[in-house]
Amino acid sequence: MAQYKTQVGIVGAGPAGLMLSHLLRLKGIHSIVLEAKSRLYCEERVRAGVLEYTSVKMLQDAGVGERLNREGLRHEGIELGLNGVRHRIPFVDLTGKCVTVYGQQEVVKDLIARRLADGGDLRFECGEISVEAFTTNRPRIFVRREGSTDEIHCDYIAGCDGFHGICRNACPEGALTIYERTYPFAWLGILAEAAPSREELVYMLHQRGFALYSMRSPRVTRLYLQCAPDESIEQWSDDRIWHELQTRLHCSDGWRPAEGRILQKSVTGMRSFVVEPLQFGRLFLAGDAAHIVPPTGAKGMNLAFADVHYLAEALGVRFGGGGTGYLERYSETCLSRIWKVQRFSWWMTTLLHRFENEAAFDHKRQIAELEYVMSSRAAATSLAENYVGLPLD
Ligand code: RFL
Ligand code: PHB
Repeated sequence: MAQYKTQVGIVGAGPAGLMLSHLLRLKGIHSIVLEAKSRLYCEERVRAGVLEYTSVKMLQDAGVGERLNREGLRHEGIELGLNGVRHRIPFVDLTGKCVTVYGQQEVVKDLIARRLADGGDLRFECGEISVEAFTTNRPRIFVRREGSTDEIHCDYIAGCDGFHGICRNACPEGALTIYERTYPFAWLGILAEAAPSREELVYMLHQRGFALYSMRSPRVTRLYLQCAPDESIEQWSDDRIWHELQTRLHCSDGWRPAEGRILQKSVTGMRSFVVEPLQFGRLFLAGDAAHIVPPTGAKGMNLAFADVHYLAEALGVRFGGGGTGYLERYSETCLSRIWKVQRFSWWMTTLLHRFENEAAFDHKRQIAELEYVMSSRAAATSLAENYVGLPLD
């Protein structure tokens, strides 16, 4: 058995784990990142695309914003639509802030490159991982691969291993409380080789269901359709996808999305999920390991960054000799912001999707709410300040 020692053992090389490892390095704290998948897999997984101004600032302040500054697309607003009529929500006008469209896999590539350039210890294709003894002063991570086992002694463990990871479930039954909601629909998402034909994202509520027009770069668009939660992707030919997108997104002023070769398609379920607390002994959960939001508010990756910001700060104080007070308040500090972001993501989701067998009253109320957001500066400002990102205290 090979033995290693680190201050913080990090499980998972997604945005949360990689950013935490980098922020710790800036504070002179050693970490080892243990990832089940290959580097290529992590770098090519297409997921989120919208960065709050707080996340952009965090990446810039941490010295990993160079390519983001060059290639990220600055978005000063979004458009909301109802049955083909669009209305712009001008973020900069309402809040003085904006968001940046930059693919999650690009953030992951930048962080991996930087950690490796700094001599960081990132271990991919780790095989089977278990976290143990985190209620003692000597937590350990075991990595079992091809008949051999590595034992990593840590001062603390960060569970950044996503929703399906092992860290959350390593806590004893009853230690954590789960708050959860699943939605009766999913998103069918595509990546298309087509230059964006609008400058900003379009969130459309149509009789046939929600549709979202987004993008990744000057040559690639990203589009989503509300579909059934158990939708089989095989039922969706490229022609059928484009036809449905054109139907839902077609606008009264003649705008419609430009089509192109479909590079990738997938179906994603929708859920809201929070675990409390985010800490058990010396194990700290961050990112999707601790919470999931439906993607309508574009918050998942941003929440992951907020968690690791607080965790890095608290570990910095602890290793700087300032005691464990901040670490003890980590969960409470994160949860206060997490629940506000959960509320916003739930609200955007219920505002913009069709609910099957919905009472006629609820549908009328939904339309009234959307029309209110599209006509009231106060309501639009509330949307805007949540979308660009609540401040990190
Ligand atoms: P990740 O990215 O899931 O990374 C976890 C990592 O842990 C590894 N892992 C393990 N490693 C070792 N041992 C184990 N036993 C392990 N089990 C798992 C995994 O392989 C993986 O590498 O979690 P993290 O870092 O918390 O980051 C969270 C974000 O990935 C997620 O919240 C976002 O992608 C959500 N999301 C969006 N977020 C935004 O902020 N803006 C958006 O526009 C946005 N759009 C989206 C989204 C997610 C989507 N899908 C596909 C779920 C759009 C979609 C369609
Ligand atoms: C995306 O571009 O993938 C995207 C944009 C906005 C969302 C969700 C996903 O709300």
